[in-house]
Parts: sequence; C-alpha cells; structure tokens
Amino acid sequence: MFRAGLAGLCAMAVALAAGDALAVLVRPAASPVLVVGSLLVDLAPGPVKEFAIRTFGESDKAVLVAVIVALLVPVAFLLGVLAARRPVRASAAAGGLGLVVAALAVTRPAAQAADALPSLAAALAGAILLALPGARPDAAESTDGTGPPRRRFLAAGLGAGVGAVLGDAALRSAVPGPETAAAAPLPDHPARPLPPGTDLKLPGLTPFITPADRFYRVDTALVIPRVDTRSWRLRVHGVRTVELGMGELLRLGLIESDITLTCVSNEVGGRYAGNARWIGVPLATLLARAGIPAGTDQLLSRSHDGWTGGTPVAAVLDGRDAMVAVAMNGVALPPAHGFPARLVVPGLYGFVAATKWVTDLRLTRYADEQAYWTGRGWATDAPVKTMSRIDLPTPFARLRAGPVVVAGVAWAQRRGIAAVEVRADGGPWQLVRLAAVPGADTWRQWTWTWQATPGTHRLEARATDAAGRTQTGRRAAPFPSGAEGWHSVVVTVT
Ligand SMILES: Nc1nc2c(c(=O)[nH]1)N[C@H]1C(S)=C(S)[C@@H](COP(=O)(O)O)O[C@H]1N2
Ligand SMILES: [Mo]
Repeated sequence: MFRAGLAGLCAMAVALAAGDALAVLVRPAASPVLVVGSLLVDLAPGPVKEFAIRTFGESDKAVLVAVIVALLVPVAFLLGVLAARRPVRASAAAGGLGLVVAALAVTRPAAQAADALPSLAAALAGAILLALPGARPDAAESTDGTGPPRRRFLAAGLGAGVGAVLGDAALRSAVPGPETAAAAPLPDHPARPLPPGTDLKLPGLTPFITPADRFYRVDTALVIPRVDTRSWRLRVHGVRTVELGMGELLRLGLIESDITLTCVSNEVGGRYAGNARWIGVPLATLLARAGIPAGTDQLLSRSHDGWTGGTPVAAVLDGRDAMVAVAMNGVALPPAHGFPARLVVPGLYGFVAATKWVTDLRLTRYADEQAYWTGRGWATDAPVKTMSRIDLPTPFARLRAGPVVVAGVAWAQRRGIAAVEVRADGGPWQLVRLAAVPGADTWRQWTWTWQATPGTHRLEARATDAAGRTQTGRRAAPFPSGAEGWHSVVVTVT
C-alpha cells in the first residue's frame, strides 16, 4: 500500500511538472497549481486576505502554492492506492481532476483558450501513468527482471518524479522573464529637484525615495504578468472609445510627480507604503479625449490579468497628479510594479487607484459595476488615512541611557503632514522636527532626540495633517477602509 501510494505521488509529480513546463513555455499563469491558487485568491474572504498578509507578508503567494501542493500529497497517495486495484478508475479520477482545472483555467479573467493546455497535458500524463502496469507494485513484482523488482520499481518511479520536477525547475530558470525597456521617457513637465533636507539620511530610517527593488508589492497575481509593449494597448471608454498604443500615449504629454503609495492592508507600523518619483500621462488628459458621460462617477480600470480597481472620477479630475504612469524613479516600471503602464492616484489606497499592467479604462457608475476588492466588502471610496510610523529605535531594541534618536515617517497624502508628536510611557506629547517635502502627496521623515533613562519604555507617535486633524489613538483593523491608531515601540534602556 505504501509503495502504491508512492507511485501515485510520483505520477502526480510528473503530471504537474509536465503541466508546469508547458505553462512556462505557453502562459506562465496557466500552470495547474497556479490556476487553483488564483481561484483561491479570488474566493478568499477579506479577513482571510488580511490574515495572510499579516502572517506571511510578501511570502503569502509562496505559502499559498506550498499549501496547495501539500493538499495534493494525500490526494496523489490515495490515487496511487486506488490505481493498484482499479487502474481505470484511478486514471479517470486523475484525468477528471485535470479537466476540472483546465475548465477553471479558461474561465479565469482575461483567459485565453491556450490556458487549458497545461492542465490538459497534466491530466493526460496523470491518467496514463496511473494506468501503466508498472504503476502497480504488485504487477511489477510478478514480472521477472534483473534486479529486485520492488527496488527497481521504486527507483524508476522516484527517478521519474524527481527528474520531472528538476527538469521543470531548470526550464523555469532558463526561460527569461518579460522584456522591459531600461530607459524611461523624459517628462514634458519634470518635477522640481527635491528641496534640500527631504532625506535626513539617518541610518535605519526609511529613505525618502524607495528604490524599486525595496518597494512593497501587493497584488493578486501569482505570476507577474508579461506584457509586451509593442502589442500593449490602452482602451479608454467614455462618450467615445479611444485606443492608444504606447507611442501615442507618450505623445499626450508626460508629467513627473513624487507620490507615496499605500496599501489599505497596511497595519499600524507596517511596511506597505513606498514613495517614488513617477512619470506618466495625466488621467484628466486621457479622459478628456474619450469624453466623460454625464452621471458617471467611477473610473473602472482593468489590468492585463483581469483585476479591476474603481476610482472616484471626482478625485481623478480635481487637479491632483492622477496618471497612467510609465516610469518609476527615472526608469521604466519594473514588471512587478506594472510594466508597461499602471495607474497612480495620490491620496487613495492602492486597491482603488493603482492598477498595474493597466489595459482598459471605463467611465461608469458605482451603482452599475463593482471593482475587485470593493466587490469583496472593502471600501468604495478609499482616501489614505493619516499615519505615522516609528522606524528608530526598532521594536525591543536594547539601548544605552542618554540621548537616543527616535525617527520615522508620517503620511497624509493630499493633505500633507503638519506635525508629528512623540511621547514616552504615556507622558506629555513632544513635537518633533519634520524633514522638508516636495508637496502634500509624499510621506515626511521626522526625528526627535529622546533622553532615555534605564528601564523598559513605550514610545508612541501620532501625526496631524495640514487640515489640523490628529490621528486617533483608537485602533481600527485594515478592513474595510484602512488601519487607525498610534504606532508604538517598546525598548529596554540600560
Ligand atoms: N493588476 C493589479 N493591480 C493592482 C493590484 C492587483 O492585485 N492587481 N493590487 C493593488 C493594490 S491592493 C496595491 S496596494 C497596489 C500596490 O502596488 P505595488 O505592488 O506597485 O506597490 O497595486 C494595486 N494594483
Ligand atoms: Mo493594497
């Protein structure tokens, strides 16, 4: 029975590796395990998403794939046991499973017919392998071979399984990722140089500009979409439908602006915020081309992988630097951050306004269509809440008594940060020194010197926006419209 189960595992490994290898060559997102994973991502209720992000952070996708593979182990084992007695049933079951996944693959948003192929290949491979007489240890035992049959059987099965997985991994690392242009277009309206003193350059303090490779990444894509700039098109549906290629888009005129992006799932003190200098075409220019139908209040944007975001039209048109961005920090967008084009709208959380790999914009009404996360219970209107974060000292740091640098970043995009206060052990709030900022749409560094005395202490920070509103100390979870509360750090001073 154990060997029969093991045979099932080997058959499943070969089948999935074959499916994955074909996907790598045809459509990376159509790999059977990833199809199931994407479906689970879409079905997961808001609180589950929150839990996954809180617990696993940016490894959430790897954890999901590992969980699916782990769940497949007993299934494969049972199929192997079944195959020893009823090979036809076992291969029908394996084939059926593959067919179901193939059907799921072609019904995913933005799917193509070819997306069924990897799962069909896996189904076929699984069905054939389970029906092979060699897959049945009893049968293998009765044939006369040179070596001991059991051992030969095990070696062949394991060899095939491990070989297939290794071969697939080798193929994966050999096939290059999407091509991305290194050069960014030059803006027609460049941003002014940063005022002196925006970056206090304190070791351990979040830099003012986040390098792309350290910029947080949040999306539902298990595989980063590969979008070819040459075939990429942006459709804008308003009074008219306007369709643009990359060259035509860039000729509409480019602005450049410093904007801090924030994820609604960011916990108090969390790292899901990043600041970059973006280059792009103003959304207002694009929408004027298409014409804005009377009564529309939502700009529904759709990505290459079928994700949607719903942005208030009023926010896009009120003069802020809302754009279809094509560059980040002076270079083309990295694939993980939306190459070749994404939306950036200052002041709104990413899930309503930062659509990556954008291909389609539609002026519509909130009453008629719901975007991805809003349809799952998250907010409709999602302005970024005022937040401050302590970067220094780090939680549970052990410090020497005397002057200690306390520093961090605070943000209230669109409004701007007017003040940050810090206190120790619930004592009086102390105003801190604020760094310079280029405008109201970025975060702002701050620093303060604390006279630390021996003992365990709790430091807390709170920010006040330029409208005069101070962050509330009442804690709120990220769901459904963003976390609230003061960030605190506990340290030990000796
Ligand atoms: N296509 C697509 N765009 C997307 C998302 C997504 O899941 N798919 N997630 C959004 C969310 S929730 C956030 S916070 C931002 C994050 O952008 P970043 O990964 O570049 O930091 O992208 C937004 N754009
Ligand atoms: Mo987000």
